[in-house]
Amino acid sequence: MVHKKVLVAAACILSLGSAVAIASTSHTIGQAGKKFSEAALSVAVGDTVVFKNDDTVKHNIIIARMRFNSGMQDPGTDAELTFDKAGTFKVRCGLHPKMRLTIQAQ
Ligand SMILES: [Cu+2]
Repeated sequence: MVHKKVLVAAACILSLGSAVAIASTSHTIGQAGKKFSEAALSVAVGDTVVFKNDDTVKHNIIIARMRFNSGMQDPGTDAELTFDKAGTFKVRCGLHPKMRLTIQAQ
């Protein structure tokens, strides 16, 4: 009987997890011409942002408040991050100081 209860609890947690995954949205930001494709982006908590390097040069996405650093990002590759907390996040490129983006998660 004890085993049965544990299994039911595990099934509930699993189904909750997949419901959250279905509800989240993926947003794509490009970097062509050494610029982010948007200057500002609003997302919901739990959403994912894909930073697509559709440029011909390397980039390096840094979001200090998320302790996120993509490392050197080659052309044709993606860097992905899920915003799991609310707030305002400044996104910059470690190689190109003029690249700026503000993401608002709520
Ligand atoms: Cu860059």
